[in-house]
Amino acid sequence: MDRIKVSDLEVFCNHGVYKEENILGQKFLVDAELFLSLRRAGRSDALQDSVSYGDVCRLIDAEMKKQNDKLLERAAERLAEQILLAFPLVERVKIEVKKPWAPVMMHVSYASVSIERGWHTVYVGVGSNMGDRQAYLEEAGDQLSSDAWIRGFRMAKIIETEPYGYLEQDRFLNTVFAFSTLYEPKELLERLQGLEQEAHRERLVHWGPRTLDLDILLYDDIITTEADLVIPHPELTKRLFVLEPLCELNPYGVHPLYRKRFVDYRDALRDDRRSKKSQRHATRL
Ligand code: PH2
Ligand code: MG
Ligand code: MG
Repeated sequence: MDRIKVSDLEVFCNHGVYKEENILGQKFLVDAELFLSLRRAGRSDALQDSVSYGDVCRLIDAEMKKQNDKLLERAAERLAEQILLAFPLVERVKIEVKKPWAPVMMHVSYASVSIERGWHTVYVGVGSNMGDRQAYLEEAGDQLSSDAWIRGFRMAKIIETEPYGYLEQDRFLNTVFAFSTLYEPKELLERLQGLEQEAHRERLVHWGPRTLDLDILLYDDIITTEADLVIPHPELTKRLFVLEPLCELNPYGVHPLYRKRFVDYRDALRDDRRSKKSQRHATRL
């Protein structure tokens, strides 16, 4: 991917674990590598199609001086976040913060921390079958779309569906949310669980009735196998109430693990349901 790079930007400021560092200050050197497409600017020769590296330098200088952090990690994290929020064309950023005068009582060229951060594309399955179902869905959508770490929020058409799995419960309203986010997968899971809590969700019956259920379906193309967070969602390919809204938002999407289009799973399940219905009809006749 194309990139814009600023190397060894000098900033004098007071980050550090030691009191002396906070009082005296020292020189920091910052590298920032911004990943974005430069094709349009390359053809138009217009600055608004790119990012001004002067603006990037001023942002770094101001952010470095805004507060005193103990850790280089914290300073780097803030720089990455502010760059991603300030320059919408930037998809990903690498930051290195160096301390050439690190007080380690030995000679080093510098001590540094490097991180890479970016916007991630996420699909979230949403369901409710208790209380004011539509209000729960819409409130969750409002909360997420107004979160600074979320952008490009989209919501599929809300559909009413028969309960799947545990059948002794009311019908669901389901939809899917799509957005880009700065949250890492576990952080997003916590954010969504917070919204479920706010909706007074109680975990009584597995797959049972709920005011609000928010499931991470996809996070970029990552594949995870941790017990508390499996991505892609393992039930995704079996559930029409997920595939219908997912295909509306992402009609050409491909399952990262099985490499098959979501519309193909959806069409197979639609056929399934149709043949089950006609079977039931036939036995009744
Ligand atoms: N969620 C479940 C179990 N069953 N059925 C429908 N129709 N919609 C759901 O969202 C749903 C379900 C567990 O999350
Ligand atoms: Mg669920
Ligand atoms: Mg869930």
